[in-house]
Amino acid sequence: MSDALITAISELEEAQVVDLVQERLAAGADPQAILTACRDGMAQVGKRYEAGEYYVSELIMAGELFKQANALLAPHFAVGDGATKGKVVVGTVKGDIHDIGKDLVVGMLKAGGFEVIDLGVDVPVEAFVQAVKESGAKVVGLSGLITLSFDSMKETVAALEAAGLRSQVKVMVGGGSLTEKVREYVGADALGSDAQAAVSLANQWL
Ligand code: B12
Repeated sequence: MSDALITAISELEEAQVVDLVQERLAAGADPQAILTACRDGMAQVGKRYEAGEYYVSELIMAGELFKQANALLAPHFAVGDGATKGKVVVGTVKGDIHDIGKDLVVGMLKAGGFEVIDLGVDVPVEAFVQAVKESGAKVVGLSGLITLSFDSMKETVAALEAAGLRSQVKVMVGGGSLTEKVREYVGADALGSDAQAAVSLANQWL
């Protein structure tokens, strides 16, 4: 794809990324489309890392770039009227510290009118159980990007089951490499491909 924003993220051109996002917003472009380009740029960074061209320092830099772009975009998604449609517990599962996608999900859910209990990253299984018990949330969102997180997701769902909470909550999972097969393996109710899907699922369930 030959989108200048995708290339700028892939090349880690900080000033250019900020300029392009601002220019596109000013020109009235769809913030969702801008976000998608940023995500495609991150996917390119991931490929370059896989190819041995980039190292962890570049992943960190890309993460910071994405956060800057998202900070510019976030106000354009804020459409909530203060009313809450229900509670959703969200977190990146044990062993995984990727939070960019999770934060987008949190932001979109809030903008969509949900109260979000954000547990952060590397969240122990028990913390999800505790949060559901305390808040009475009916939806749990688990984020994970590394292969290791599949087992953490499975353990989290099993712990909800063991605590007698599974029948009261719907569980959605998401994150880069997740597939329908993984969703089935971890025992979640649905897989969401992006932050908008998280909002649609929560709307469906609450
Ligand atoms: C940036 C990045 C990092 C940054 C993270 C910074 C941060 N604050 O998050 C840092 C440098 C910390 C990092 C570390 C590592 N990373 Co990394 N990282 C990435 C990278 C380049 C981008 C991830 C990202 O933010 N994407 C953009 C966001 C918006 O996309 P997303 O997370 O998928 O989220 C969207 C959807 O998936 C969905 N979604 C997400 N969560 C949820 C939840 C629900 C409920 C729903 C419905 C939807 C949903 O909505 C989001 C918005 O649309 C990816 C490559 C890639 N293509 O994903 C590698 C990648 C994920 N990392 C990888 C690896 C290997 C690592 C390290 C192990 C590297 C190392 N040797 O140390 C460590 C792991 C540390 C750990 N224990 O977690 C691999 C994972 C491979 C694997 N299968 O296990 C990848 C795929 C790179 C690669 N191609 O090899 N990483």
